[in-house]
Amino acid sequence: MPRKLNLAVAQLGPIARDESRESAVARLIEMLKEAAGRGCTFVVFPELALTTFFPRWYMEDQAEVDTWFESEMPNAATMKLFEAAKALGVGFNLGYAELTREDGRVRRFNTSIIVDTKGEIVGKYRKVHLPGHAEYEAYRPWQHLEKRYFEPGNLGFPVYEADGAQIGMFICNDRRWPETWRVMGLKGAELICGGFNTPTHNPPVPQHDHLNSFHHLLSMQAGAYQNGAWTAGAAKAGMEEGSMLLGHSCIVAPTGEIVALSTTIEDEVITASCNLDACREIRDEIFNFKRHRQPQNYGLIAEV
Ligand code: CDT
Repeated sequence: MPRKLNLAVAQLGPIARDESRESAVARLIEMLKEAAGRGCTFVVFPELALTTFFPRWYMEDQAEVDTWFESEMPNAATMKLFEAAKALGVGFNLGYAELTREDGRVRRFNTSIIVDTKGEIVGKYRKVHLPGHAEYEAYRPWQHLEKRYFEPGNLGFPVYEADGAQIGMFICNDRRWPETWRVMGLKGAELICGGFNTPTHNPPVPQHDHLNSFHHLLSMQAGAYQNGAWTAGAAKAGMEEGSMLLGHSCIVAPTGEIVALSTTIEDEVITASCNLDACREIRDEIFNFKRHRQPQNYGLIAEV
Protein backbone atom coordinates (compact mmCIF):
# COMPACT_ATOMS: atom_id res chain seq x y z
CA MET A 1 0.00 0.00 0.00
CA PRO A 2 1.55 3.35 -1.00
CA ARG A 3 1.79 5.92 1.77
CA LYS A 4 -0.66 8.67 0.86
CA LEU A 5 -0.94 12.16 2.36
CA ASN A 6 -4.16 13.98 1.61
CA LEU A 7 -2.78 17.47 1.41
CA ALA A 8 -4.47 20.86 1.31
CA VAL A 9 -3.10 24.31 0.60
CA ALA A 10 -5.22 27.10 2.06
CA GLN A 11 -4.67 30.36 0.22
CA LEU A 12 -5.69 33.58 1.94
CA GLY A 13 -7.11 36.57 0.15
CA PRO A 14 -5.99 39.97 1.42
CA ILE A 15 -5.86 40.81 5.13
CA ALA A 16 -6.55 44.49 5.76
CA ARG A 17 -4.24 46.50 8.02
CA ASP A 18 -6.98 46.84 10.64
CA GLU A 19 -8.21 43.23 10.44
CA SER A 20 -7.82 41.51 13.81
CA ARG A 21 -5.90 38.31 14.34
CA GLU A 22 -9.16 36.77 15.59
CA SER A 23 -10.76 37.49 12.21
CA ALA A 24 -7.79 36.06 10.29
CA VAL A 25 -7.82 32.95 12.49
CA ALA A 26 -11.57 32.50 11.86
CA ARG A 27 -10.82 32.48 8.12
CA LEU A 28 -8.05 29.90 8.64
CA ILE A 29 -10.41 27.70 10.67
CA GLU A 30 -13.06 27.89 7.93
CA MET A 31 -10.52 26.58 5.43
CA LEU A 32 -9.24 23.96 7.89
CA LYS A 33 -12.79 22.63 8.11
CA GLU A 34 -13.17 22.64 4.34
CA ALA A 35 -9.90 20.71 4.00
CA ALA A 36 -11.00 18.20 6.63
CA GLY A 37 -14.32 17.79 4.81
CA ARG A 38 -12.34 16.86 1.70
CA GLY A 39 -10.45 14.19 3.67
CA CYS A 40 -7.20 16.11 4.15
CA THR A 41 -4.93 15.60 7.17
CA PHE A 42 -2.42 18.42 6.59
CA VAL A 43 -2.98 22.05 5.55
CA VAL A 44 -0.39 24.57 4.39
CA PHE A 45 -1.19 28.18 5.33
CA PRO A 46 0.60 31.33 4.07
CA GLU A 47 3.59 33.32 5.33
CA LEU A 48 2.69 35.87 8.06
CA ALA A 49 -0.85 34.46 7.97
CA LEU A 50 -2.22 36.28 11.01
CA THR A 51 -1.84 39.87 9.82
CA THR A 52 -1.48 42.04 6.77
CA PHE A 53 2.00 42.01 5.16
CA PHE A 54 3.32 44.73 7.47
CA PRO A 55 6.89 45.00 5.97
CA ARG A 56 5.32 47.15 3.24
CA TRP A 57 5.29 50.06 5.73
CA TYR A 58 8.26 51.94 7.17
CA MET A 59 8.05 52.20 10.95
CA GLU A 60 10.63 53.75 13.28
CA ASP A 61 8.86 53.11 16.58
CA GLN A 62 9.91 49.61 17.72
CA ALA A 63 6.87 49.40 20.00
CA GLU A 64 4.65 49.83 16.93
CA VAL A 65 6.66 47.22 14.98
CA ASP A 66 6.27 44.77 17.84
CA THR A 67 2.46 44.93 17.65
CA TRP A 68 2.77 42.75 14.51
CA PHE A 69 4.69 40.01 16.32
CA GLU A 70 3.64 36.98 18.43
CA SER A 71 5.61 36.32 21.59
CA GLU A 72 3.84 33.02 22.30
CA MET A 73 2.48 30.24 20.13
CA PRO A 74 -0.26 29.20 20.54
CA ASN A 75 -1.61 32.38 22.11
CA ALA A 76 -5.02 33.81 22.88
CA ALA A 77 -5.71 34.65 19.24
CA THR A 78 -4.52 31.36 17.72
CA MET A 79 -5.63 28.86 20.38
CA LYS A 80 -8.88 28.21 18.52
CA LEU A 81 -6.97 27.16 15.42
CA PHE A 82 -4.93 24.64 17.41
CA GLU A 83 -8.11 23.33 19.07
CA ALA A 84 -9.90 23.00 15.73
CA ALA A 85 -6.93 21.16 14.24
CA LYS A 86 -6.89 18.69 17.12
CA ALA A 87 -10.67 18.17 17.01
CA LEU A 88 -10.61 17.60 13.24
CA GLY A 89 -7.39 15.53 13.26
CA VAL A 90 -5.72 17.85 10.76
CA GLY A 91 -2.13 19.09 11.05
CA PHE A 92 -0.94 22.36 9.58
CA ASN A 93 1.96 24.62 8.60
CA LEU A 94 1.51 28.25 9.68
CA GLY A 95 3.62 31.37 9.17
CA TYR A 96 3.81 34.25 11.66
CA ALA A 97 6.14 36.96 12.96
CA GLU A 98 7.96 35.62 16.02
CA LEU A 99 9.34 37.72 18.87
CA THR A 100 11.49 35.74 21.25
CA ARG A 101 14.20 36.19 23.89
CA GLU A 102 17.32 34.19 22.98
CA ASP A 103 20.97 34.62 23.95
CA GLY A 104 19.92 37.31 26.42
CA ARG A 105 18.30 39.62 23.85
CA VAL A 106 15.05 40.15 22.02
CA ARG A 107 15.05 38.62 18.55
CA ARG A 108 12.56 38.79 15.71
CA PHE A 109 12.13 36.16 13.03
CA ASN A 110 9.82 35.44 10.11
CA THR A 111 8.80 32.01 11.33
CA SER A 112 6.67 28.99 10.49
CA ILE A 113 5.67 25.91 12.44
CA ILE A 114 4.40 22.41 11.82
CA VAL A 115 1.53 21.32 14.04
CA ASP A 116 0.57 17.64 14.00
CA THR A 117 -2.89 16.06 14.02
CA LYS A 118 -2.88 16.13 17.83
CA GLY A 119 -2.51 19.91 17.82
CA GLU A 120 1.11 19.78 19.02
CA ILE A 121 3.91 21.91 17.56
CA VAL A 122 6.43 19.40 16.20
CA GLY A 123 8.64 21.68 14.09
CA LYS A 124 9.80 25.24 13.63
CA TYR A 125 11.59 27.07 10.83
CA ARG A 126 12.88 30.65 10.65
CA LYS A 127 13.16 32.29 7.23
CA VAL A 128 16.76 32.29 6.03
CA HIS A 129 16.54 34.40 2.85
CA LEU A 130 15.13 37.81 3.77
CA PRO A 131 14.42 39.90 0.65
CA GLY A 132 14.02 43.65 0.33
CA HIS A 133 15.85 46.39 2.24
CA ALA A 134 16.37 47.89 5.70
CA GLU A 135 15.90 51.63 5.12
CA TYR A 136 13.12 53.73 3.61
CA GLU A 137 13.35 53.91 -0.20
CA ALA A 138 11.29 56.80 -1.53
CA TYR A 139 11.00 55.54 -5.13
CA ARG A 140 8.98 52.48 -4.07
CA PRO A 141 5.17 52.69 -4.00
CA TRP A 142 5.39 50.08 -1.23
CA GLN A 143 8.33 49.23 0.96
CA HIS A 144 9.65 45.67 1.42
CA LEU A 145 11.35 46.00 4.81
CA GLU A 146 11.97 42.39 5.81
CA LYS A 147 15.66 43.20 6.30
CA ARG A 148 14.65 45.89 8.82
CA TYR A 149 12.15 43.94 10.89
CA PHE A 150 13.62 40.40 10.93
CA GLU A 151 17.00 38.78 11.32
CA PRO A 152 17.92 35.76 9.17
CA GLY A 153 16.78 32.43 10.55
CA ASN A 154 19.17 30.51 12.80
CA LEU A 155 17.69 27.02 12.60
CA GLY A 156 19.01 25.98 9.18
CA PHE A 157 16.56 23.98 7.07
CA PRO A 158 15.25 21.26 9.40
CA VAL A 159 13.10 18.33 8.33
CA TYR A 160 10.59 16.96 10.84
CA GLU A 161 8.54 13.82 11.04
CA ALA A 162 4.86 14.67 11.41
CA ASP A 163 2.24 11.94 11.36
CA GLY A 164 4.52 9.60 9.40
CA ALA A 165 5.66 12.13 6.76
CA GLN A 166 9.05 13.84 6.49
CA ILE A 167 8.25 17.55 6.18
CA GLY A 168 10.46 20.59 5.65
CA MET A 169 9.55 24.25 5.30
CA PHE A 170 10.48 27.26 3.19
CA ILE A 171 9.14 30.78 3.59
CA CYS A 172 8.45 32.79 0.45
CA ASN A 173 11.76 34.11 -0.96
CA ASP A 174 13.50 30.89 0.17
CA ARG A 175 11.72 29.05 -2.63
CA ARG A 176 13.73 30.88 -5.26
CA TRP A 177 17.03 29.51 -3.91
CA PRO A 178 18.14 25.99 -4.97
CA GLU A 179 20.12 25.62 -1.73
CA THR A 180 16.87 25.72 0.26
CA TRP A 181 15.43 22.71 -1.51
CA ARG A 182 18.68 20.78 -1.75
CA VAL A 183 19.45 20.88 1.96
CA MET A 184 16.01 19.49 2.77
CA GLY A 185 16.22 17.04 -0.12
CA LEU A 186 19.48 15.72 1.32
CA LYS A 187 17.70 15.28 4.65
CA GLY A 188 15.04 13.12 3.03
CA ALA A 189 12.11 15.55 2.97
CA GLU A 190 9.04 14.08 1.28
CA LEU A 191 7.03 17.30 1.45
CA ILE A 192 8.59 20.78 1.37
CA CYS A 193 5.97 23.42 2.01
CA GLY A 194 5.50 27.05 2.89
CA GLY A 195 3.70 30.28 2.32
CA PHE A 196 4.40 33.44 0.37
CA ASN A 197 3.51 37.13 0.05
CA THR A 198 4.76 38.04 -3.41
CA PRO A 199 3.93 41.53 -4.68
CA THR A 200 3.30 41.40 -8.44
CA HIS A 201 5.26 44.65 -8.82
CA ASN A 202 8.95 44.55 -7.91
CA PRO A 203 10.20 48.16 -8.10
CA PRO A 204 13.95 47.43 -8.70
CA VAL A 205 13.17 45.29 -11.80
CA PRO A 206 9.67 46.17 -13.08
CA GLN A 207 10.59 44.61 -16.43
CA HIS A 208 10.16 41.22 -14.69
CA ASP A 209 6.67 41.93 -13.32
CA HIS A 210 4.94 39.99 -16.10
CA LEU A 211 7.07 36.93 -15.24
CA ASN A 212 6.02 36.84 -11.59
CA SER A 213 3.87 33.70 -11.71
CA PHE A 214 6.29 31.97 -14.09
CA HIS A 215 9.23 32.48 -11.74
CA HIS A 216 7.19 31.27 -8.77
CA LEU A 217 6.02 28.08 -10.48
CA LEU A 218 9.44 27.49 -12.08
CA SER A 219 10.99 27.53 -8.59
CA MET A 220 8.32 25.28 -7.06
CA GLN A 221 8.53 22.76 -9.92
CA ALA A 222 12.34 22.71 -10.06
CA GLY A 223 12.54 22.30 -6.27
CA ALA A 224 10.21 19.32 -6.47
CA TYR A 225 11.78 17.52 -9.41
CA GLN A 226 15.44 18.10 -8.57
CA ASN A 227 14.92 16.75 -5.05
CA GLY A 228 12.21 14.15 -5.60
CA ALA A 229 9.84 15.80 -3.12
CA TRP A 230 6.26 17.01 -3.10
CA THR A 231 6.16 20.78 -2.84
CA ALA A 232 3.30 23.00 -1.74
CA GLY A 233 3.01 26.78 -1.64
CA ALA A 234 0.24 28.87 -0.07
CA ALA A 235 -0.21 32.45 -1.22
CA LYS A 236 -1.53 35.46 0.55
CA ALA A 237 -3.11 36.82 -2.60
CA GLY A 238 -5.06 39.72 -4.03
CA MET A 239 -5.16 43.47 -3.55
CA GLU A 240 -3.94 44.04 0.00
CA GLU A 241 -3.85 47.69 1.08
CA GLY A 242 -3.24 48.75 -2.53
CA SER A 243 -0.47 46.20 -3.19
CA MET A 244 -1.36 43.31 -5.51
CA LEU A 245 -0.09 39.93 -4.27
CA LEU A 246 0.40 36.88 -6.49
CA GLY A 247 -1.98 33.91 -6.20
CA HIS A 248 -1.19 30.60 -7.92
CA SER A 249 -0.95 28.59 -4.72
CA CYS A 250 0.11 25.14 -5.82
CA ILE A 251 0.87 21.52 -5.09
CA VAL A 252 3.63 19.96 -7.22
CA ALA A 253 4.50 16.27 -7.57
CA PRO A 254 8.08 14.93 -7.31
CA THR A 255 8.03 14.69 -11.11
CA GLY A 256 7.66 18.48 -11.27
CA GLU A 257 4.04 18.27 -12.45
CA ILE A 258 1.58 20.78 -11.00
CA VAL A 259 -1.28 18.72 -9.58
CA ALA A 260 -3.31 21.54 -7.98
CA LEU A 261 -3.35 25.28 -8.66
CA SER A 262 -5.53 28.01 -7.17
CA THR A 263 -7.66 29.93 -9.64
CA THR A 264 -8.72 32.89 -7.49
CA ILE A 265 -6.97 35.56 -5.44
CA GLU A 266 -9.30 35.00 -2.49
CA ASP A 267 -9.52 32.50 0.37
CA GLU A 268 -9.35 29.18 -1.50
CA VAL A 269 -8.54 25.57 -0.62
CA ILE A 270 -6.79 23.34 -3.14
CA THR A 271 -6.08 19.67 -2.49
CA ALA A 272 -4.21 16.64 -3.79
CA SER A 273 -3.70 13.05 -2.81
CA CYS A 274 0.08 12.78 -2.49
CA ASN A 275 1.77 9.40 -2.77
CA LEU A 276 4.81 9.92 -0.56
CA ASP A 277 6.44 6.78 -1.92
CA ALA A 278 6.54 8.39 -5.38
CA CYS A 279 9.49 10.42 -4.07
CA ARG A 280 11.53 7.24 -4.38
CA GLU A 281 11.09 7.09 -8.18
CA ILE A 282 13.15 10.26 -8.51
CA ARG A 283 15.43 9.69 -5.51
CA ASP A 284 16.37 6.14 -6.52
CA GLU A 285 16.37 6.33 -10.30
CA ILE A 286 17.07 9.91 -11.40
CA PHE A 287 18.71 11.94 -8.63
CA ASN A 288 20.14 9.19 -6.50
CA PHE A 289 22.20 11.41 -4.24
CA LYS A 290 24.40 8.63 -2.88
CA ARG A 291 25.31 7.20 -6.26
CA HIS A 292 25.56 10.29 -8.42
CA ARG A 293 26.35 13.41 -6.41
CA GLN A 294 29.90 14.79 -6.73
CA PRO A 295 30.13 17.08 -3.72
CA GLN A 296 33.90 17.46 -4.04
CA ASN A 297 33.07 19.73 -6.98
CA TYR A 298 30.42 21.79 -5.17
CA GLY A 299 32.54 23.46 -2.48
CA LEU A 300 32.01 27.01 -3.76
CA ILE A 301 28.27 26.77 -3.06
CA ALA A 302 28.81 26.66 0.69
CA GLU A 303 31.58 29.29 0.82
CA VAL A 304 30.89 32.88 1.87
N1 CDT B 1 7.70 37.73 1.20
C1 CDT B 1 8.66 37.56 0.30
O1 CDT B 1 9.69 36.96 0.58
N2 CDT B 1 8.47 38.10 -0.90
C2 CDT B 1 9.47 38.09 -1.94
C3 CDT B 1 9.36 39.33 -2.72
C4 CDT B 1 10.59 39.54 -3.49
S1 CDT B 1 10.76 41.12 -4.08
C5 CDT B 1 11.39 42.03 -2.77
C6 CDT B 1 9.40 36.89 -2.86
O2 CDT B 1 10.45 36.34 -3.16
O3 CDT B 1 8.32 36.53 -3.35
